[in-house]
Amino acid sequence: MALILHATKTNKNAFKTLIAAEYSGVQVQLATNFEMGVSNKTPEFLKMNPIGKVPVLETPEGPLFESNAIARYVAGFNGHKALFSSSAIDNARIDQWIDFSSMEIDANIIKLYLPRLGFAPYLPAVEEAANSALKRALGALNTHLASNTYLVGHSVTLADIITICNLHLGFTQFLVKSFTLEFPHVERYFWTLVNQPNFRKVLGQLKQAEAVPPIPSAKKPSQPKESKSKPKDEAKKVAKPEPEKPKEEIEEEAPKPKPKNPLDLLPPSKMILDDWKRLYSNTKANFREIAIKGFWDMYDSEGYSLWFCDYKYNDENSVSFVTLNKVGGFLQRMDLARKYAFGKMLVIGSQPPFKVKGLWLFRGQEIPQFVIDECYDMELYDWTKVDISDETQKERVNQMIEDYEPFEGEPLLDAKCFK
Ligand SMILES: N[C@@H](CCC(=O)N[C@@H](CS)C(=O)NCC(=O)O)C(=O)O
Repeated sequence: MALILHATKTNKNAFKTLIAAEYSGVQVQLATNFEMGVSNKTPEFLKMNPIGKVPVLETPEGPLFESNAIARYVAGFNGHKALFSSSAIDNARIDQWIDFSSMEIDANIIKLYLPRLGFAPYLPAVEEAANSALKRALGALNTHLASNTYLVGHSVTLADIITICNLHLGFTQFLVKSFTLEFPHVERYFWTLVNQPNFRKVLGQLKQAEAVPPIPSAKKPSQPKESKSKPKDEAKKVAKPEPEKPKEEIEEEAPKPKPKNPLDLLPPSKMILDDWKRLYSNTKANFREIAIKGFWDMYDSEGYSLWFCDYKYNDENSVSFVTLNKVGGFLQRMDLARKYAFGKMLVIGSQPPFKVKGLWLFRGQEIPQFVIDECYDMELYDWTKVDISDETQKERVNQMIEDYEPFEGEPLLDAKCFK
């Protein structure tokens, strides 16, 4: 008689049991019509797992929850031993890797992925911490796998099944090649095992994620409130909520008239920024001849200035999607300058550390003070005013506007535009 597993067939934690069942020859059947969020809220389900989480296995001796425990039960069902070791130390090592991959890999993959599904708020500091922790764990796993085909002994054990299932979500959803290539032994291990027939039957044919899903906009942190630029390390911290003001104080505050932006007081310019932005967006072919030429025809060197920026901490850009997020966050925070600026940000290189360089067009002859004050990213870059009488610098401007590749000898990982 089959054991009933309550889960959907795409539940990553159920995979552990289903693969273990393939190895141990146990019949496991998914509960019919199981619906996540409905079936696991019923009183019958809550009797099996009081916190309503999935999966749950019905066994002849009663229900069992927690996916690692369920997989262990199924792996050893009817005295089946192949997924364990005969030595106490190796059985402890199997447990060691199960705990390691659950706490150090799965937990961090989930922290990185949930905000991208819109199921958790996106906090850059949390992402960076989870990312470093995941890299540390994958580094350790990579070192172990440099001289071991399997985690313990010379054949698949329960440790491999659980570790592969814990890596599965990352590899298939957001750990793109530029991230995993730092861990070649983990890559080899993952692709070898997922293509073993017993894994393949459950997981199907897998494909590595080609892109990191973007953060849904509602989950992105709102603009920082402080108006002073912050030192870099401080900038990385999560903003603390402001203490609530007493009610009377809120009521007494009369709305103040908005001061005019000093850039609105500059002499009028012949260059209409929106015209340039429209030309940039609408030019789909012959970019050099149409958009770049149009840019220089419109450019007003008295009313506007061009600036190159260079990220000061490129050696920290070791993870592609974290680097892309940093740049994305910068552009989001520049929203306040939309009327007065146009920008291109290039993420350069095919391998980490990635370089971040940009080109900005600002109204006026200086980088606007309100941008320096409000957007803390500004001080993470070195800024150099473009000398447009220098043809080399002018050509660099052109290449940045048109996403020219190779840029300074390297491919572009991404090019983002602020317009
Ligand atoms: N440590 C648990 C985690 C179970 C878990 O988080 N399950 C998710 C689905 S993958 C769930 O049931 N979520 C619903 C909820 O949190 O109410 C296990 O490995 O079984």
